[in-house]
Amino acid sequence: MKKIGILLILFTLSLNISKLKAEDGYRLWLRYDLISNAQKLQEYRRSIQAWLIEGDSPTLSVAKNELQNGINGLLGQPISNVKTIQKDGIVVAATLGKSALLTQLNLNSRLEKLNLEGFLILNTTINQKKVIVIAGKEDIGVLYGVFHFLKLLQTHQNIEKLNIESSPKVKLRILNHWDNLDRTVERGYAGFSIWDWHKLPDYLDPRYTDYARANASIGINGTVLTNVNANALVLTPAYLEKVAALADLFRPYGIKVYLTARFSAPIEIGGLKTADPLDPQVQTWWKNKINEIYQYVPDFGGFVVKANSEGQPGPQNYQRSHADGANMLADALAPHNGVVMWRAFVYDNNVPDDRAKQAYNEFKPLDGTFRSNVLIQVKNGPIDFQPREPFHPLFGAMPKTPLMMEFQITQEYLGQATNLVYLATMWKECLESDTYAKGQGSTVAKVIDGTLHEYSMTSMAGVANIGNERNWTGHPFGQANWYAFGRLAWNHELTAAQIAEDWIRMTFSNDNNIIKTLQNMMLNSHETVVKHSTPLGLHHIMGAGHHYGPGPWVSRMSRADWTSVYYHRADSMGVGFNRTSSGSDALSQYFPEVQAKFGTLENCPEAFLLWFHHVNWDYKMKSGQTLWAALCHQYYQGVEEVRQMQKSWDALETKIDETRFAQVKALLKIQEKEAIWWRNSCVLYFQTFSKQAIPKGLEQPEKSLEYYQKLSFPYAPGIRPQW
Ligand code: BDP
Repeated sequence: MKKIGILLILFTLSLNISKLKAEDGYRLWLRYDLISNAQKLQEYRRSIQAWLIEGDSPTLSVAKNELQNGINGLLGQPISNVKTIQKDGIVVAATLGKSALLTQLNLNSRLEKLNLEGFLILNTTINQKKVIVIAGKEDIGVLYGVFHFLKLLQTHQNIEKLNIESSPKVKLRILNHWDNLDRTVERGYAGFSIWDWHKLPDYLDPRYTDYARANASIGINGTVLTNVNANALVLTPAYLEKVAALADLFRPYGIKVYLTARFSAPIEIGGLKTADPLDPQVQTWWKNKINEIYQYVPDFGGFVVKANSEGQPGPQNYQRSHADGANMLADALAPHNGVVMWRAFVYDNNVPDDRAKQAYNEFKPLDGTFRSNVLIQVKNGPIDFQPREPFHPLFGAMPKTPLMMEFQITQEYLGQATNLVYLATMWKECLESDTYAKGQGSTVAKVIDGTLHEYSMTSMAGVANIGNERNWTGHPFGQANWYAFGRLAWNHELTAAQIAEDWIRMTFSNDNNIIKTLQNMMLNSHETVVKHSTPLGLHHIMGAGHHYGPGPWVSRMSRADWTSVYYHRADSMGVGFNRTSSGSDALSQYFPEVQAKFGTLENCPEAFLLWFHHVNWDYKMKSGQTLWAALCHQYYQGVEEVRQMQKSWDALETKIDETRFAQVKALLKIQEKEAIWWRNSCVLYFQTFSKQAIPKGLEQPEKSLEYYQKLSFPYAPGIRPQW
């Protein structure tokens, strides 16, 4: 008996080890492996004996599959479905209005109060039998509820006293893919596009289904398939057929398809001479085109438009406003309930004003002039997804126009796919910023979720970091950012720590030591990358074109507002961009309380110092150090923190599967190298202005400034081909 016991233990151990080896990251956070904790497993097996899904629809059918696969895997034994409740331990999933059981349970009025996509999960009894009910207001709510329920099991939660009510705070939760039709991905660091356009519509890569499952599991309900630097060809029948195939596949998962509209499409594929939005022929062309799209995709979501920005065509080519352009498309989309997401990421080097001011200057006067199905898509900060930016001044400034958030999940400026950087902390910093638009507490989150200005439409978009690499995101921890984006779009009140914990439990392990170690690494990782690349409010000092690594010396480009010197303004006196009233006055675009916070050297948080001020090299920081010394220390500290991460990771060697352990270890080594590269380049470069020594006790850079300046990366990934 004893022998059999030992054999069994050995067998389970060997199973575990081989399982530890087999992780290639493909399954993301949806790994339904046998629950490792024996007590939990027993508890769950007791509480879950069978399942019953009332009703039938494509969405309920994917919910069934997920529930079945999920619990079978997690519980390690097949759980069957039943048609009636005759024993304890049945998981009942049903939709409001389609279920006699929900009516019997008196849940209808509670469900009525949820948002359209909301769900309830609770323990109760039916016919004196214990059941767990997953109820959706619509079928999609059932699917979201099923994923939530599986998450409870995956993260080893108690499932005996459940009373969960969940509704998304934001309506359109969208991934923006910057994917080109040739499968290159602008700012993509995880291989090529997952959309295999050439083989669509006939070949449906199984990855599409797993993509839809992953998104549905975190509540993402829209995908923009194509790059904002748009190609009109996607609007032609040959491509619309392919788009339709994807839309059909995604529909049961509650995911709508959107496309980017190239403003000059009427000329490029329509044969017209103009794309002037006030030209009746142009209007008719778009109307017909949009009607045609809806023939292919009856629930098409709408368009994202980048216009008059970075060389993209737009209404201003015809002396028309952004509102003229957006409204023309909105009118044609309105009969089909489609929306326009018009981007506020506009700036022009011919405009002689601080780039940080231009979006506000152009859009604020247009408040209230957009159609009701137009959202203005605003990046989190006024420049461009930098490692740290203050919130965009448009938030709070357009009460009559729904503004939506655009975050960047792909780490264009945050270490790309070689650095471990968890972005939820950065996103939370932005969402929790107070705009003071209606007094204290007018946070960016409240602008975005519509509560501050009573927006009728709300949305959050994230620029995807997904590619066709086996593990989807290149860096295994890049998955956490995809995950966190979805969770925050659903509920921005979650903390970065909570989201990280869920992700770690599902992706790695429920072992406390692993959770604590990884959570700690993740929560500090954003500050770390800021320190070793753009500390104290520095920004936009990366390498030109590919944006890989440091380039504070970049000074000659086709336009000044793409250079680094435009942003750091280093000279013999000091460094930083004076955006106060004695400088570009960008600060005046914020509400007075915010101006007061950032406006003086004394008040300005040091994290934003050089964003708003040009500061003398000898300025005394709060620590008593001079600015120059503090800057150096930040860069060196950043490198140290990467080394700390390496140590933390190494300590987990026996606990993480070999493949992921080795991969992250190697990536952290690359990150250390890159952090040193950033540090040395920036310190040596800024030293040419400060003319001061690197503070004592800090190691000297091993290479010269010229060495770093000469490094070139013509084939760095994600580069924009035409730049
Ligand atoms: C910048 C990227 C560029 C994008 C642009 C955008 O470098 O490739 O086209 O943002 O958001 O950060 O339109």
